[in-house]
Parts: sequence; structure tokens; C-alpha cells
Amino acid sequence: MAKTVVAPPTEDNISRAEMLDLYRLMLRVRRLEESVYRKFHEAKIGGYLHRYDGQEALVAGIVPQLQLPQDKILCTYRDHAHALACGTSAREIMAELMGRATGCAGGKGGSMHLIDPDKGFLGGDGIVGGPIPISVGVGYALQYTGSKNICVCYFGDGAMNQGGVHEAFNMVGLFKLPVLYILENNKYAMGTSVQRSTGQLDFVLKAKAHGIAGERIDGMDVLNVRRIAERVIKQIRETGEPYFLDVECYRFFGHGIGDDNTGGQKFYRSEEEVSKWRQRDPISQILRDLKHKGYINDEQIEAIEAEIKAEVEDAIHFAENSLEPPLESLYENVFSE
Ligand SMILES: Cc1ncc(C[n+]2csc(CCOP(=O)(O)OP(=O)(O)O)c2C)c(N)n1
Ligand SMILES: [Mg+2]
Repeated sequence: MAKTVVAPPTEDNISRAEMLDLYRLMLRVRRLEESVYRKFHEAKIGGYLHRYDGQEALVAGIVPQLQLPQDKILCTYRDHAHALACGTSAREIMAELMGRATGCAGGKGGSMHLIDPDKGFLGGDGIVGGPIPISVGVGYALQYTGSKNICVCYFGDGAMNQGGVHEAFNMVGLFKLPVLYILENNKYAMGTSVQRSTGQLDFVLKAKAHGIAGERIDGMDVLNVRRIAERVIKQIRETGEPYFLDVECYRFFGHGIGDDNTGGQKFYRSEEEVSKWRQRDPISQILRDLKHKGYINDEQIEAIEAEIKAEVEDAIHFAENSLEPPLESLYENVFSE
């Protein structure tokens, strides 16, 4: 496998306020995921559920640097974090998960299909590899209209083995479209490790084969992700050309609700492996940095926790007290009008 580029510990040009924002956003994602997991087990949420715990830095290090809604975001079914970072409220996310009309997709999308175009968030996608062909159209539209905006397209390592993904990459490399690809390389597609599914583990090489430059980076340190994303986003805006980041990360829980921590994942990854990655928890790392710099004290930590707890509880209350979509709306938005 290609060697991960772990950036040297340079002093980041980042203010206390920005660092606190990164911490707060990652913690909001984590606490939201914990609460939706509880709500699923209370049978308040139906369908399926994929958690983002462990991967928060991939969203927090990138999305706040975008010019939303003019820049566009696409992602997979593991999409709660992306929606929250784009500015979709916890209320609208929770209501969507509970199938309520007040949800960001009117209660008809559910966990895998959060969407908020007014915020630049073009949605999650239940189809593995699905966002990549869509990114060709989005990137083409941005280029065609002469905009300086970019599309950021998140996808998983499992998608790298899809035929359509490579056809789409070829077009992006050929037309030089302004798309930033974020490979959420958590090393597993459901229970199948990349070693068991992929002949060529150097994903950057595969992107380069299609005319898309890229690099592999560490995604457990949000400051590292932020630093690299800042450079790359600027580069895409200036050149209009695509770029590919293979971001090494890890999901702390199983693939989804049917593979939670108590279930099948012990058959495909060891406890040692999980605990090794958990030691690099992106939230603990930035909290440690904040403390080290004297940017946060215990009282402030508690205040942020309380603020987020209130946000999540409010979202649950809002969702539970919202109505389901009316029966008459069953066929709405099935076809474009
Ligand atoms: C086209 C297609 N094939 C199969 C599936 C079933 N499926 C859902 S998630 C998944 C694994 C995807 O893994 P990866 O891309 O690494 O994303 P991760 O879940 O690790 O974030 C599969 C095979 C699907 N949703 N779509
Ligand atoms: Mg994966």
C-alpha cells in the first residue's frame, strides 16, 4: 500500500476561535451520531443507519473552508456529518431520520438521502460509487458556466472497484473539471478489507491513470486535513483542475446498524486494531492541542458539551413532535415538474 504522507508538525496559522470551531463541529457530529443510534434502538428511526464516528476530521477539516452554497458537496450514505457541516440544522437531520415532513428531504429520504441544495449540499447517495458520476455533471456545470467554484465529492474505498467510477474519473481527468475527490479510506467496505478486494492498493496511482493528480494523507488529525485542504482547494480554484485525496481514516463502529459494535465486526477486524485507531481519535487529539495551547479549560469544555446536548435534545423534541408527510404527498417529487 502507498505510504501515507503525514505532514510534519508545522505550526498552523490557525486562531483559537477557528480551533474551537473545529472541535465544536466534530463534537456536534459525534454527539448527533450517538443520539441517532439511541433513537434507532428506541424504534424512533427506521430504515438503516451508518455512523461517522472516527471520520469527523474529513468533514471538519474541509467543509468549513468552502464557499457554500456556490461550492457543491456530494457524499455517500454515511452523510449526517456532511449535512451538519454544510449548515443543515440538527432539527432537519433528526426529522429526516425519523421520516417527518419537516426533515431536509421532506421525510422521504431517510438517513442515506439527506439533501439540502440551498446550502450547497447535493446529497448523500445509497449507491456505492453513485456520487462520482454525478460529480462529472456538477463539475461540468461549474466549468461550463465559468464559475470559480468547486465540487467536493466524498466516497468510500469500496467504490474504487466500481466500473462506472473509473469511467467517470476518466471524463473528469479528460475535461479537467474542478472536483476535489475525498476518498474516505477507512479500509473496509462493509466487512471486506481493501486487501481482500483490491489488486492495486495505491489509489492515488489509479487517479493519476485517469489524469487526476492526488496524494495520500492522514485523516485522523483535523489540523493536517485542514492544512492540506486549504492548499488544494486554492489550487483547484486557480487551475480549475481536479484533485484526489486518499484520506486514511477509520470508522470506530461497524459498517452500519446491522453491524454494530457487539456484532459481526469481530469476525473481520481485531479489537487490537480498533483500539489502536481509537487512540488517534480526532476529537481527543484536537482537545489535547487546545489544552496544550491553553485555549480551553474544564469549564469551557463542559459549556460546549452542554450547548451540544441542548442542540441534540432540541432536535429530538422537534422531530418527535413533527408530522409524517401526508398521504397526498406520496407521488410528489417522483418526477420533475
Ligand atoms: C452499487 C452498490 N453495490 C452494493 C451496495 C451494498 N453496500 C452498501 S455499503 C457497501 C460498502 C461500501 O464501502 P465503502 O465504499 O468503503 O464505504 P464505507 O461504508 O466504508 O464508508 C456495500 C457493498 C450498494 N449500496 N450499492
Ligand atoms: Mg470503506
